[in-house]
Amino acid sequence: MKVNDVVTYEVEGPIAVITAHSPPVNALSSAVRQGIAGAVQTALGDGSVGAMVLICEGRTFFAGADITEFGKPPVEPTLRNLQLIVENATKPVIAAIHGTALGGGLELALVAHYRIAVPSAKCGLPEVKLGLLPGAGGTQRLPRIVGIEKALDLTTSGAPVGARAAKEMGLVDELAQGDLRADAIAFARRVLEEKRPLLKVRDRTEKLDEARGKPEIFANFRKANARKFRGFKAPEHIIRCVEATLEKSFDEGMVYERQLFNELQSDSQSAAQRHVFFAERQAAKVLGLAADTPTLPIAKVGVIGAGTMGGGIAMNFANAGIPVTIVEAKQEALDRGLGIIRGNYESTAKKGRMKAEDVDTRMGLLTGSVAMEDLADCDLIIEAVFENLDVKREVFGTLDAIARPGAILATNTSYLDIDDIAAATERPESVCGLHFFSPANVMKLLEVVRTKDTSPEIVVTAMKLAKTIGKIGVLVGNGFGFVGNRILAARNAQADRLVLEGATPWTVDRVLYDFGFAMGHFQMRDLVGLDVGWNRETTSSANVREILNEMGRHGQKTKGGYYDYDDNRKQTPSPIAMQVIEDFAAKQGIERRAVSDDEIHDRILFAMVNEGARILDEGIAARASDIDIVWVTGYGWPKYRGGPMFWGDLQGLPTVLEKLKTLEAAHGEAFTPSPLIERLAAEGKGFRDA
Ligand code: 3H9
Repeated sequence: MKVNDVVTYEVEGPIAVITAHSPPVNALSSAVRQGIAGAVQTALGDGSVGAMVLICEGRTFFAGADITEFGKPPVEPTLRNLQLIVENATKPVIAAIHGTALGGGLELALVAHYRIAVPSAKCGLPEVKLGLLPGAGGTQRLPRIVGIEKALDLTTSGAPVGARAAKEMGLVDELAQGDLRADAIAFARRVLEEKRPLLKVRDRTEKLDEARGKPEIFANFRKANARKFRGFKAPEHIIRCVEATLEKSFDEGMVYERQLFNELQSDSQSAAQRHVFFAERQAAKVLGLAADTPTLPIAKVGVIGAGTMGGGIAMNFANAGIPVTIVEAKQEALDRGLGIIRGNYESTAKKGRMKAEDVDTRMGLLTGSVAMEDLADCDLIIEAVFENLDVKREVFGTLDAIARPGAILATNTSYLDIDDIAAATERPESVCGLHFFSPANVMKLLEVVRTKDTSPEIVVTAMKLAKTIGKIGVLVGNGFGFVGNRILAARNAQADRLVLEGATPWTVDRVLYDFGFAMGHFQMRDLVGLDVGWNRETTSSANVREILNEMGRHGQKTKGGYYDYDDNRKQTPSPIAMQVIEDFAAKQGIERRAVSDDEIHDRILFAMVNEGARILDEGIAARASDIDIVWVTGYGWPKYRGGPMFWGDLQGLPTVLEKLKTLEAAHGEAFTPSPLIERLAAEGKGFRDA
């Protein structure tokens, strides 16, 4: 029987089966909640029914509250009211879990009296990733099952646990052996036959008792995670709710949880993190191409260059089980590169993050060569050689003669014009950019660069490939620095100028760190290496960075850059670098003055937003949210600030415009507002509407 469009109700003997089917992920929308509530009432009123099974169709059990309903007026039954109906049912309810029971989905399962799961299922409370806390009793019930310490870990990391681990923790009562529905019905029958009680997690206290009188658990947890949680509001709110399980009754704890949930839900951090969640999924959708554009098979990959970048790129494919041929000019460099890759795998295995036997399996997928001809049978060839147009053009000219027709020819350039590179071939339609970020086997971002000629098949294949190798692919246009590095260049320009005008690198870094970046601008430069992209042949002491390079101060690796470093890489502001800055400013005729933190903040951030707007206006990015994803996943923009364009929208574009005009009057054309900002501000719109 259909209860409504998304829930059905069937009776098999003494068992009522309530099935939700609300694609794609069975989010607990108002229709789903209403349907379940109606079905439970029906079962309670049906004398032939002794117990109920709550199960989902489709790819997963409930994936949580329906995030799209947040901020809208609540519709009854709310999730919490639905939970009361289930928990207080006078007949046992058995939750039958497959796929992922997440957030409100797991919280609903936790008010069932018993839980059964397929072995491949996963359970988790990922609300923290959305800047929220589990707000349907998760912070109060989970500790009552798994104990305080595990609950702290699970709720503040948001990481799911597999069904087997969930069973060990007592989170699920049984693992299904065969068909979940049949096993759940059989389980429900046993509950009835054995007259098992209506177990309520809320009544359990034994795990809480174990932690009583041990306040150090919380103190230690906060201390151990201080760095990870810095800036985020949700983790501390969650810890306080878990603490409350020891200090308050269950009902009081629920009131407290609600209060803290509401605080987070209305905070801009959660809005930002929810924006990032949806933005990431939007980025995967390519606009303007036919839905049936075919993808090309990628069974074998070639990588040219076995340096840091090439090696990291190759690892991505080996990790995904795709064979790779790595080509280097000289055997020695090839051996060194392959040795570094093996070393990376071995250290991962040593840390327990990979099986020892997988090291050889993955190395077995990598074939080294010093002959470009060995790339003839590759479906995709990625060039990661020195960042120089002539060098890259030469590589592509050679490739053109070697690669099979239809192969994708990709460059990993960070700044160069890919049309110029493609022009070295007779097949520019086969050329695209795949801009990986260092370390390429770790960083999640992949800018997929489409030139004016890149074929639609290659665009969709590259975007799909990003997913295959666990990256977040963002499609960008072919313009200087694409999206990420172009905005970085805008930040560079301001940061460099600010230190000449009177700021210090450390004050600039502190302002950015306080904003939420994992590290400051100059700290990042020192880490990456000041000599990256520096050409010692043409060096001309044209800026502070060049001079530092000429002095052999290349950053952390030489124990000196903008900062000095000791043997443990501990940094201190460098008086030498400061002298270089002051001398250079004097040479340029710049009179140094006091620069406030506010000025640093505004000049750097509004310059970035303005550059983002230009990028959007020029169509280099298809959506404002794509720019946000690039900066959040590739450049450490704090997730709880949603990305530069989200941040701009949060300020309000009229405010952004006014700031830019003031900055333009004082500091010139870097701040000339993008016409897009002028237009959107006049129309009362935001970047999200562009
Ligand atoms: C919560 O539960 C709060 C409670 O504690 C308290 C309440 C009082 N809502 O990721 P996919 C959409 S907070 C609405 O590509 P996958 C998603 O946008 C929630 N929509 O699939 C996408 O739409 P589109 C806690 C949602 O197979 C489509 O579904 N739960 C929701 O790679 C497919 O998604 C979470 O945080 C949602 N909850 O991964 C879980 N979830 O096709 C969030 C997804 O238009 N979800 N959509 O782009 C996930 O982690 C993954 O979606 C999941 C599936 C692992 C489930």
